[in-house]
Amino acid sequence: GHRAAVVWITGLSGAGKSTLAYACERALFARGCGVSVLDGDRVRHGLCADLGFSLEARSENIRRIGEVARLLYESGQIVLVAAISPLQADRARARALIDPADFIEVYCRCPLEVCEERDPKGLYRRARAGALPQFTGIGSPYEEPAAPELVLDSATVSVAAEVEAVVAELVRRGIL
Ligand code: GGZ
Repeated sequence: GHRAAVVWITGLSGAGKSTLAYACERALFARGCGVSVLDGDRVRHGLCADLGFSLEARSENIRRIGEVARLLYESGQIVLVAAISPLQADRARARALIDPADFIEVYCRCPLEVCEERDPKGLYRRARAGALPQFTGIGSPYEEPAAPELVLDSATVSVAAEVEAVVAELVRRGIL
């Protein structure tokens, strides 16, 4: 058995949030945990298909993701959220829905230059060309977390080591 938790992964587009979330999902599943991933990019194809990328739309996106995370948390799951969630106030609102002992904010930290260099979907190139005027880090802000429970430097640390750090934090808190 394990306790429920919300692992909230924030960071720039291309920082490695989804990769980390799905790698954690596999590791936790292998340990027999009930686990769900809420990936911003995926959620935006369904539940949040009506939302764009203004700061107001992002706030609503994060509000809905936070509420779904709460429902899954209350059903006993370990919920892995991977969303840019660029605004401190929106992340704080999501945190406020969860028992403080069970909310782990993970800053997936990666320099903008590295994200831009990776550019797996060509979005940074399009943003620089002016085709995506509200792209996070270019024409739209990203507020770094002030006091995240974990900071993982995805430019220099392997995914396996990041997963180990998340699992270690869950163990340290008695969630696992
Ligand atoms: C940021 C954008 C944008 C703009 C499309 N700004 O890296 P991805 O491609 O695969 O995932 C990103 C996703 C961002 O969705 P989130 O729900 O995580 O964002 S937020 O928390 O800010 O609401 C990115 C893609 O959508 N994408 N246009 N303008 N990311």
